[in-house]
Amino acid sequence: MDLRNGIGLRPLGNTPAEFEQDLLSNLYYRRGTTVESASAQDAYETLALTVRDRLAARRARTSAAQYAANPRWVYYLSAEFLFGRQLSQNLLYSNTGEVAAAALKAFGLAPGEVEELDVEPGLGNGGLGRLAACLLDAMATLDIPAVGYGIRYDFGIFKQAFADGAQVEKPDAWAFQGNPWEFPAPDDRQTVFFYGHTTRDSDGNTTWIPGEIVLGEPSHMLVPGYGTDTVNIVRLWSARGSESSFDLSRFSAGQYAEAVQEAVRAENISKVLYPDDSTELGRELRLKQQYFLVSCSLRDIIRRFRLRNAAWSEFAGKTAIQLNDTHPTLAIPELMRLLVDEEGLSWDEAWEITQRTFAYTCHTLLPEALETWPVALFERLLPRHLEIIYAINEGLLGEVRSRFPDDLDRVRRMSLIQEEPERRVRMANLAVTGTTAVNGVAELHSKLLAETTLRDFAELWPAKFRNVTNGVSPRRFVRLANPSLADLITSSLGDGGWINDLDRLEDLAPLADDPAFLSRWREIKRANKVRLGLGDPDSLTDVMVKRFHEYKRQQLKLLHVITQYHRIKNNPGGSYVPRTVLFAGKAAPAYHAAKSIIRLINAVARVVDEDAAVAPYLKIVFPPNYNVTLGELIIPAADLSEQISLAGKEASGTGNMKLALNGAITIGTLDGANIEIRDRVGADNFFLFGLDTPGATALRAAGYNPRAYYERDDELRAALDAIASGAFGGVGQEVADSLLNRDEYLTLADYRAYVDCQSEVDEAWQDQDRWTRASILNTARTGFFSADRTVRDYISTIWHVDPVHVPHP
Ligand code: 26W
Repeated sequence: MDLRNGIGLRPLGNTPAEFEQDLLSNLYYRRGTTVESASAQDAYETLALTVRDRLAARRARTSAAQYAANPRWVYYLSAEFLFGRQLSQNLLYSNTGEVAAAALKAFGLAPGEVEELDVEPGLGNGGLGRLAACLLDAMATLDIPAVGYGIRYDFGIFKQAFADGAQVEKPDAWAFQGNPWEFPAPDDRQTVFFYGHTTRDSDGNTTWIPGEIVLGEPSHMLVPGYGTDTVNIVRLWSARGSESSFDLSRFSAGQYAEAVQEAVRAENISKVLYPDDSTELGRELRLKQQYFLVSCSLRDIIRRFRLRNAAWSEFAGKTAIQLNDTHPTLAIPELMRLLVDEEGLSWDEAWEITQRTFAYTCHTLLPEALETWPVALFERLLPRHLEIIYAINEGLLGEVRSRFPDDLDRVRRMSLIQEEPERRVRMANLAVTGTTAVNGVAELHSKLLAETTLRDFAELWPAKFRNVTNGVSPRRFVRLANPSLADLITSSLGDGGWINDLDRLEDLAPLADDPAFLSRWREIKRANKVRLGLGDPDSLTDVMVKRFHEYKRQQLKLLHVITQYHRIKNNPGGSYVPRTVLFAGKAAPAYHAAKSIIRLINAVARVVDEDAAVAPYLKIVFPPNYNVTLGELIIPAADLSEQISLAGKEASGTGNMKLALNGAITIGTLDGANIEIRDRVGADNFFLFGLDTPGATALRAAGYNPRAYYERDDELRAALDAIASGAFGGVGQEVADSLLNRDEYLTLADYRAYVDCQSEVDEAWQDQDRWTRASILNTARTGFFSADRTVRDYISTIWHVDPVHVPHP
């Protein structure tokens, strides 16, 4: 019997009887318990294993087909992956939702009871991490041979709670109960070096003598495609001490801590995700994490390459490695080290292969988010890589000098090494230099990258610079998050094919004039609000969900809330559109200005809530611990999507796409992907306000004085004075101060336009048919923002890979 290639496998049936049989055998044989004594956790793990088996069967056939095809692979290197819960996804992708629900019923369990136990691997901060997960989902759905590589942090993004309205962070031991969705693969361990020094032999060959050796142990999770048999994987590395890291002699001498010190040091590398999403803190452990990720992943990629290929000249042709921001940029000098020091290739051969293999996606415009690392730290931690970076720099500056002779400033700006005030390695410069393509994540962002942040490089290598506008998984953020809307779309379009062909949503547009369809649409939105249960379902649900950052301007939304509060207080007899304003999001623990805004929002919410005169018209809710799972609950319930960042600051945004696809109308600035959303849904179906990027730049250049806006706008002054006077529980003064004296993100300059635009929103809401038509057109016209289109763009502009068809059994 041919057992290879998953052929000899007994197919796992999906009849209720067969599924129940497998559940029972997994309960007995893999959980080692019985129905009588099974806990809810047992039921959850057993169900997970039973569903996982069905995807693993596809995985077997996928890896067989991909092995046979010996294709060109995409490897997605990311320090963050924000997967979200796996159970509901895998039930849908394995088409076992019904049999599972029936079987659970037989066990006397309600599906929700088990769903609650499903973990959310919070291995990311926000946009960048979630995009990585959406792109992996799309690559599998498009049958692209791809592997994601990341770090299996023991502690993910912190759990957020509020104490007296202030954010408090709790550690997130996401896998404390275990994670049924992963396959540990200790047999694929890799060895990683740190510290030490380099030596050169008489032939000039360099050897790195490490000062510390750590093991990287992978465990992979399945990444199923939807509506196809492809199941790819994502490999997550955990750091381990070497076999000899336990010092028995110290232990027997009673020095217990010292005995395990080396192992603890090693394990610390993958202990916790850094919770910063825009400011680099330059911690040594973070650089160790980044090198750990790239060293393990490159060795694993080379191991896979060698399974079917031999010549290094083939490597770049078979391997497209995408660097998700600068965090994995060390992969460039690491591949050079492996090719030159270990494989004996010449520098030029190695450099040619390296540049052709890598591509870099930049996700930010904020100068403080562009990583630079002290040369002194490199000298200690990665001495060989520093040598290689110096050599790469020589090549770069040689090219710059020949192209732009006597332009010393340009040389200084482009150098991989910042000289003043401290010698630091510029990771973005290295990423651009060592890759074949550089892309931004929305048209405006890519344009600004080439015109400002990376202008010098765009002038040197214009062909390298591309744009690939972000996208989101319609499977998770429409089909799974909003099943009743998905059912309505399927029944309206005749079949469910639109989920993998999102441009077909366009066919909904004519239904925007069908009264029956309009009322069905409204019912679904209302039911999603009831499901969320955070405010009057008949109120306008105004949603701002994203990480807290001053450039995203949650403070501007709050000024509008306070203004509305004052309007109602000052004119209790007036007619007002009832609103539920929902904030959600985390702030980096060290980001005090953002945490002050959170505290003030909760203080304002309490005052408004306790004010009987205002409460019928205005409610502020702030559910704690915003994550993918909460997003899936909030997004389908939104009427208004707040995308109000200062123009030129939000690289793209992806929440804006998820909200528009679920029928929320955007109020926003001409920033990031808002522009492309507005271009597609039409100006009538988008509430635009505020400065655009040139306007913001001009205002700053002209010398921006926030106090002038305060002085000439009564409502603005009243709002800021209220905060400053402690009217909201005595908190928020520092927020008012910074707005009046600094206001780096021109909040006060955009205040009036924003508040007036919100009046237009109230106006529009009062014509429910007009509103619902615009809501339907937002869904109908945002199919472009499918992650499938994004992946197709990466393939046509950067990766140039072909799908591998996986035969259906
Ligand atoms: C060094 C600390 C650090 C950590 C993470 C700096 C920067 C980051 C990320 C790049 C921040 C991030 O998540 N950026 C967001 O990426 C999304 C996906 O492309 C975009 O949609 C958002 O606009 C962008 O803010």
